[in-house]
Amino acid sequence: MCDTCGCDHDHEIKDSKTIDVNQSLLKSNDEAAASNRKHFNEKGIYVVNLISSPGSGKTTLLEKTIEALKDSISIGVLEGDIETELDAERIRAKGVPAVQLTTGGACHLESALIHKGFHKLEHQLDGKKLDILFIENVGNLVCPSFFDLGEHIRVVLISVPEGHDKPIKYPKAIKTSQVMLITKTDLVEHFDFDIEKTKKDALALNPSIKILVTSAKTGEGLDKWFELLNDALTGK
Ligand SMILES: Nc1nc2c(ncn2[C@@H]2O[C@H](COP(=O)(O)OP(=O)(O)O)[C@@H](O)[C@H]2O)c(=O)[nH]1
Ligand SMILES: [Mg+2]
Repeated sequence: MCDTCGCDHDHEIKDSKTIDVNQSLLKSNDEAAASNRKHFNEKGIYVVNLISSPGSGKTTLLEKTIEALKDSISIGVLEGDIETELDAERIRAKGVPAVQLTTGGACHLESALIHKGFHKLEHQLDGKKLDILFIENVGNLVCPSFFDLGEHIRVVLISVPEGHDKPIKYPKAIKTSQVMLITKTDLVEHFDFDIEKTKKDALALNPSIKILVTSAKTGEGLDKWFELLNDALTGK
């Protein structure tokens, strides 16, 4: 009998086994993440992990970033999705090497897959050194927050059409990120989205999070995003 609820099932035992498996998965992911980070540091590559709900503008932000920075820095992209090569194709169309990582169902990327994907990307580089590697995670505000990929910064996007309650509903995404981009601000007049409340809620969860207010459509705030990346690359 279960000690917790008194029913006839042994789900308490099953739950504790599940927790053991999850903890062991996270532990082995953390070890692979540390190895990825060491590898990236040795190669002098700055790694950015983008997380958000599907459709909040990750690939569009990358397209704009590539257009603005590709003549001054060398960029590579690992694209995460459950299915399709579509986002990697969008990135390659901008003249930047990209590898698509399809998880076949998993709702997040893991460090072991990043390791494999990075070596695949290196084949496309022909010995050229990368300055920055962007990882676009699978669209999801939950699972990607739990998996360190060996990145240097985690950037969470919250878009205006999603609603301003997302930071408080998905606190782990905010707590584990160093930067939050509020995206699609060109749409703010069409939605009940309170930018100041979103900032305040995010700062209450993570007082050191840096917040940028952006629109890939109008270009609002993108200069600050590019500046943040340039400062990180020059060690400012
Ligand atoms: N109005 C508006 N639409 C945007 C903006 N950024 C992206 N979109 C649109 O949002 C949709 C999803 O964008 P995408 O970059 O594919 O999102 P992802 O799933 O997070 O990679 C596309 O139709 C984009 O054109 C923006 O700043 N403003
Ligand atoms: Mg995308």
